[in-house]
Amino acid sequence: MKKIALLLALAMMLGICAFAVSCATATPSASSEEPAPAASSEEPAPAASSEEPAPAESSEEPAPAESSEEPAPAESSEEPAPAESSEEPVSDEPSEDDQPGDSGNLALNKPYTRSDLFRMGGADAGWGWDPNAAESYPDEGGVTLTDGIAIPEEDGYADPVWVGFNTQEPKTGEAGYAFIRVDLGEKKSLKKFVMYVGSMKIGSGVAAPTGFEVLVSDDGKEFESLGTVDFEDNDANSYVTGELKKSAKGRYVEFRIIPKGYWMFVSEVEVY
Ligand SMILES: [Ca+2]
Repeated sequence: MKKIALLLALAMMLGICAFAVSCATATPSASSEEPAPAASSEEPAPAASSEEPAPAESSEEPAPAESSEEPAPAESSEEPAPAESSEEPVSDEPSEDDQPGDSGNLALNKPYTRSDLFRMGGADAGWGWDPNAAESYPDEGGVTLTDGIAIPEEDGYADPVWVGFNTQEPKTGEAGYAFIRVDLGEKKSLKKFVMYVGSMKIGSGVAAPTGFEVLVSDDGKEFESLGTVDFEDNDANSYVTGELKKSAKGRYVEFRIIPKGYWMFVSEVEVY
């Protein structure tokens, strides 16, 4: 009887163990399913967190947008200012000096050729002429001298309105002058010639050139001199103007800038 009792007890223990094992295996399987939804519930979290960077990005976008807006007004504010100020002498002078029916500046936006610009070398070149250096005060797009923008916004020589000629440029030095030759497109009646140059107010050795000579031509080959005019340099503004009044006819107008020192800073030529 004792053996039977022992066998029954063992059988019950085995049964309990089997049940316990089945429960133990079942429980983990159930609990292993729970983390799955937990994991899937975490997926929206990254989705939400991935949405957070989006506003962060969109909050960054306004910053570049603002910075991209700043240059735009700066550019647009630069262009209108000289344009308006450069229009003043055009609109004022014809009413005072010109005959009725005269058009404005005949040279406005007209193509031209000119002397090579100064290329300043480094210390090795003594800050003098270096053909491999970049143009020091370039003629952006080759239109600066007839683009209607004559008056600088800044007093210094760095204002982009200036095109820098210099007698240290070999051909300019040999000729003794820098030239700007405007093609008006067809033969026209002319009577006034104007040039805007940098004044002594710019400083750093810059001063107004001595003056300029005006020549006209029908064919661009044979030129007739109409005379010269001197600049009256002063430091009231960073620019001064020179004006030659002489009646003539021609298609090509050449301004020969007569240097005083090395530099000749020119922003605009006008023909009426
Ligand atoms: Ca100009």
